[in-house]
Amino acid sequence: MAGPENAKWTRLAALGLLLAGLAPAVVLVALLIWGMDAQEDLIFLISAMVIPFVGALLAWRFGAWTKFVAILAALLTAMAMFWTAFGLAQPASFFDFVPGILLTVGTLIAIGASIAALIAGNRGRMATAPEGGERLGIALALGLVVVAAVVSGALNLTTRGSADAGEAETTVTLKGFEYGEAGYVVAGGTEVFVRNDDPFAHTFTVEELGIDESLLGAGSKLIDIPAEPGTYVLYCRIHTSQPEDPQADGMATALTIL
Ligand SMILES: [Cu+2]
Repeated sequence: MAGPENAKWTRLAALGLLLAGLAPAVVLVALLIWGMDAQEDLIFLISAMVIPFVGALLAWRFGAWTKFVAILAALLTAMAMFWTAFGLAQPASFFDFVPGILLTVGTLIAIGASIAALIAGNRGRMATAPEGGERLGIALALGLVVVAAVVSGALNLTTRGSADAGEAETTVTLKGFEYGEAGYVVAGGTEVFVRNDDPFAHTFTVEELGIDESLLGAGSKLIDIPAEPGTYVLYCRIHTSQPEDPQADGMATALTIL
C-alpha cells in the first residue's frame, strides 16, 4: 500500500475504517441475497458504509486534520451500527457475528490508530508505506477478521441443523424478522417443524414451557411440544426488547396447545 507520505499509523487507521464500513455492507448483502424487504434500510446501510469509506480515503490521502475526520467517521459508524455488536454473542451465526466483528475491531482500530497517527505526525514520523508495528497491526487485523469469518461460516454450516418436516403437522416459518402466522394451534405431545428462512439467527422461545431453541440462518429443527394445554406467547428472544411483554414490540406470536 505505497502511497502519499503520511503520518505513521495512518494506513492502519484507514484499514480500521474500511473494516467498519464492511459491517453494514455484509448486512446489506445478506438482505439482498435473501430477498428481504430492505427498502427502508437501504439508505441507512449505504450511508453507514459510505461514511467510513470516505473517512478512510481522506485519512489515507490527506494531512493531519483528516485524522479527526477519521475518528468522527468511526464514532458515527459505531453509533449507527452498534446493534451489530450483539452478534458477537452468536459466533455460529455468520451474518450476525461477522458484522459484529467488523464493526468492533474496525472502529477500535480506526480510533486507536488515528490517535497514534496524530501523535506520530506531531513528532514528524512519516511513512509512504506501513512498516514495523503498523505493518504487524495490519496483518493482525486482517488475520483476525478472516479467521473469525471462516470459523463462523464453518460453524454456521455444520450446526445450523436441517430437519425433515416428517410427520409434523405444523410448520413454523421465521422470515423477515417475523413469525409466519399470527397464531399456531398444535396438539400437545407432538412435534412442530420450525424453519428459519432468514440469514440471521432467531429463537423459538416459550418461556412458560421452558422452551428456548436457537435457529441459525437457513436452519430447521423439529421441536417437541409438551402436553400442557393452553395459549402461550411464542417469541424470538433475540429480536424482542421487552421479554416481559413480547407481543408489544417484538418478534412474537401465539402458540395454542390443545
Ligand atoms: Cu429473531
